[in-house]
Amino acid sequence: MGKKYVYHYFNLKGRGETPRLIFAAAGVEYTDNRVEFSDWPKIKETTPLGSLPYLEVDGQKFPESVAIARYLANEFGLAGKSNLEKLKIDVIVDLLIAVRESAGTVHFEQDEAKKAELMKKFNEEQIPKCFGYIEKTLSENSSGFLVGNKLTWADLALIDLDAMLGNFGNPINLDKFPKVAAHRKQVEALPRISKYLKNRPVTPY
Ligand SMILES: N[C@@H](CCC(=O)N[C@@H](CS)C(=O)NCC(=O)O)C(=O)O
Repeated sequence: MGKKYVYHYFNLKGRGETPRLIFAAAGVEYTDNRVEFSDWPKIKETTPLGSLPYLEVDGQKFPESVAIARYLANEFGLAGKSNLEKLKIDVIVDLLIAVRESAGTVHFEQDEAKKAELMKKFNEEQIPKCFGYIEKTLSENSSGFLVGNKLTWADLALIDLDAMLGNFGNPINLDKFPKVAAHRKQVEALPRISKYLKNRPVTPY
């Protein structure tokens, strides 16, 4: 019998969405428990680290979004076929996490001058570096996927981040990264992903 998964996160995409995309891509059943902010204070102490997301696997609770995503990808065959493929995936995922953190810092900065300075650094340094690397990675791989010849969780982490930046009102100009634009189309058109994206709850970010 398959494992019983219960995934707990707020009713947001945020850092909790990549695991949901992995469940969707694998076509694996799980309970998607979307915690209301009003319930959070009482739920907080029942979570492993006082934060969301966490995943329950047959009743055992595990925190940390990236560890959860990596575990699910390993379980569902979306984590690369060799250690070298796993390394390639982790390089991309680490780059994307750094971009996500910076995007959050820029978006939520209250001081306008500081925000402008952070935004400039983000757009002029971090994005060209990260997306330049990803564009080159895609150019060197004829499958259209980031690693190997099939979908991995790096592809899902990329489309997720890309959409998040759009929701934050600072979309990446994909004209400069045509392979990334084509990749997004290819991954979002996969039947299970396309179905999930059409049906998921609409949230601001
Ligand atoms: N490194 C953790 C960070 C988790 C985290 O900061 N979660 C936020 C939501 S995105 C949270 O639970 N905030 C509510 C709180 O800390 O009380 C992860 O990636 O899962």
